[in-house]
Amino acid sequence: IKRNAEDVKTTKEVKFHWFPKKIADLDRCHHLVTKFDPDLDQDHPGYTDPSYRQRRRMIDTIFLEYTEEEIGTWREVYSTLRDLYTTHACTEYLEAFRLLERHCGYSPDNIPQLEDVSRFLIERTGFQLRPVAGLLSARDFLASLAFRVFQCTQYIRHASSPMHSPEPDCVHELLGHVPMLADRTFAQFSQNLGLASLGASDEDIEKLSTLYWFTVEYGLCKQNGEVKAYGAGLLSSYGELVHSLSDEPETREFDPEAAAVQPYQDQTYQPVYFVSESFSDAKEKFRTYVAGIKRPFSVRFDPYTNSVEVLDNP
Ligand code: HBI
Ligand code: FE
Repeated sequence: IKRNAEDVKTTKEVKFHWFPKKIADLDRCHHLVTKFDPDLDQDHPGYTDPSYRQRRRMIDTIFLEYTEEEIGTWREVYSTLRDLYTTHACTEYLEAFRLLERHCGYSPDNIPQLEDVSRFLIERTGFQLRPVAGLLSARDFLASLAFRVFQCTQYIRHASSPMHSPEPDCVHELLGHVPMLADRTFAQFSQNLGLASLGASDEDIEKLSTLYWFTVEYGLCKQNGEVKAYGAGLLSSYGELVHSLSDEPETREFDPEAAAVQPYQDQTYQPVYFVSESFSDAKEKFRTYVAGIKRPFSVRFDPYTNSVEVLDNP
């Protein structure tokens, strides 16, 4: 990722990264990571398919007409996962999923449009979706959460591999992330993660991104004495959703200090998951964790203007 020299600002002899102060500044937060790009990653299922790669370059619009093949891929994943949600997903997820089926065109035969889903989320929690072409840098991705903006991919995984995608795609975003972003407490937790990331050091971005991984992506939670999934990486992957609630993996009580430095896997299933008592509990523990992150300033979100105020620390 190339950044300009001006991206690192100096105040009172302390250097910190430039960060967005308002939603319009997110135009500068679009640095893509090429790790899983179908043009560059030889293991990507679409690497040897020129028409898939061509299609990916076309997608940068609000309304997107999906092809029959793309809808076919969606149908296959949707139908398979849907059966599993009743037993494996947390109640917040199930409640939002029902609403999305009723009001937002969620169905096996239709890939919902970002604009419709965004309108739904804005009404529920103020979160809005913004189209993005692929995997973003952790810093840019986390920064957008501070403004309740979720940068969302629209393309779908390659048809040869409907049950797995190395990079985020619309199945992951729409079935994994969106239902949880409709929950008030979860939305607040996500925004707090974003606010903590603004202007943070590279080391702290790495820790926050790992925390994000073990909560937003692969988190489990307790509900009525049972363990359920709320992480988007789980709720958008049939295999890992089953694995996460089986006897195989190790589960630990959620502790931000530990989760922030736990090594993780992006090639196979996780060997370890963190289980939260509830979202409120996770939010509280996270608040304590964030208080320990050192920054030469503090930030305050102003909901009236959707912007961030920067306050110098005394
Ligand atoms: N980029 N487009 C996109 N979608 C994500 O879900 C995403 C990302 N970049 C980084 C990321 N998620 C996380 O793994 C953390 O590093 C924040
Ligand atoms: Fe994700």
